[in-house]
Amino acid sequence: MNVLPRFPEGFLWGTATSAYQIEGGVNEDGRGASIWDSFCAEPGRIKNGDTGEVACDHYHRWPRDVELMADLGVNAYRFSVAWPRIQPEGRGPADARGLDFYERLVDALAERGIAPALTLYHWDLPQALQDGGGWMNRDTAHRFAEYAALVADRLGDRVPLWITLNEPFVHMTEGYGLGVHAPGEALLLDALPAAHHLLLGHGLAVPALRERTRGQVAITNNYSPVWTAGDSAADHAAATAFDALQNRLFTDPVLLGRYPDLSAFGVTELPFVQDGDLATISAPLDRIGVNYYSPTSVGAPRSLARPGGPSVLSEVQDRLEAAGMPFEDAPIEGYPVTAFDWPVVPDGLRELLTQLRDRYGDGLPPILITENGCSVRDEPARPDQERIDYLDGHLRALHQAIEAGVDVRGYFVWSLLDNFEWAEGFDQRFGLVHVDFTTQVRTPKASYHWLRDQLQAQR
Ligand code: IFM
Repeated sequence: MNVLPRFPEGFLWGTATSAYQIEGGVNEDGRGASIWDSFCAEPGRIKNGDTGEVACDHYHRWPRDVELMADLGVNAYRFSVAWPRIQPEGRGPADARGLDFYERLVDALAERGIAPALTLYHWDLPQALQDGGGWMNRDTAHRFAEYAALVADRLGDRVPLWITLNEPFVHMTEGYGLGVHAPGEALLLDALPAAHHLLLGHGLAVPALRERTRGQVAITNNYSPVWTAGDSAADHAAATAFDALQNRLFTDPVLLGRYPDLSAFGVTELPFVQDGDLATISAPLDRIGVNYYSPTSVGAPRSLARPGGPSVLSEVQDRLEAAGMPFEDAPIEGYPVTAFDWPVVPDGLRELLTQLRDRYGDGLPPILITENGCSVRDEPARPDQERIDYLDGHLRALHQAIEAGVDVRGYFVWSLLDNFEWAEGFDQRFGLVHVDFTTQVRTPKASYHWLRDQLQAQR
């Protein structure tokens, strides 16, 4: 094993998961329906008709999962709370059984010296709120702040890190813009109110958390350095436009108190923004969560021929083109790809982190890499070398960014377990631990053993 360079003292090393992707137990202890339960029940939405009904059965098997983390040697664990377990209808008093579940988990983690990093919202909105418009309805932002308060009332004294939202960009674009995730709305840019209400929900939750916890407060965004395909002015304009959407829409309002320029999309006014909203949204944070998987290459729309016939992605691209989006995805060639066909570009992480530092300067809170990892078509018996190479490369790139002066305080591997990968069902495996979804047997992969050895070497 090539030992990684030494990371700073006190660095957080963790794994990450989310509620709907691992818990199962969807009808237990009073949990209400979430938009993902409804979406999975619609024929044709999820590959192979998979659902999160059982997933990794973590709701019952969590003690084993805590053991796996303790044996791995991590000192942090990022998980999310299922809002419908706390408020089955998305409003009203908390169901104590839901809070009890997370309290037991948090206490077990603390006993093992593993710091809980709690994400309040990883896309599983109570269906009852969606029935009222979901994130398209401003009221959902207020409901979210109330929910945050209920969770913090119970766990505020023992959770050191609170993350309000996970990847609101993905939730907005795939859930409300393109309809390939729950709640399945295909509103394209008419989904922008959902973006604003997600941000407002974040901003309203921050003071609710501050009143109830001395833990750190953060938001997690997913970022992708944007590479320009082609050299023309139109290509550069396309890259700038896409960058505003992917990398700035959910960060400029939080860190700068303003929206990025969206005029390339024909958006010059945001009538749903009310006085005072941006001040609420830009409440100071202690950390910023960064999820990184790969860069994106875009150029001016030119109706690229798409080899291989129609696919979900080409359908999405066709819809974007039809809607007159000012960019088009271009392939990134010359790199290995994951099972998802995402290019493996470790240096993209260094590029991204230095770009964030240069873009936001002193306004950038210390960073946590809240997700990074890859899907590999693997079985327990396979050597799992692709995942080891992926993690090794990205951790070295991360170390270079730290050496270059970027303040990064932790790194969470996505994911602890193979789990329910949204529209891909169980087809994409991101886990350090293999899960047999028939027997629920967990088998640590070679990457798990590799990481455990690396963490030992860091001590
Ligand atoms: O599984 C997802 C996770 O829920 C959000 N970030 C990306 C992961 C891999 O696609």
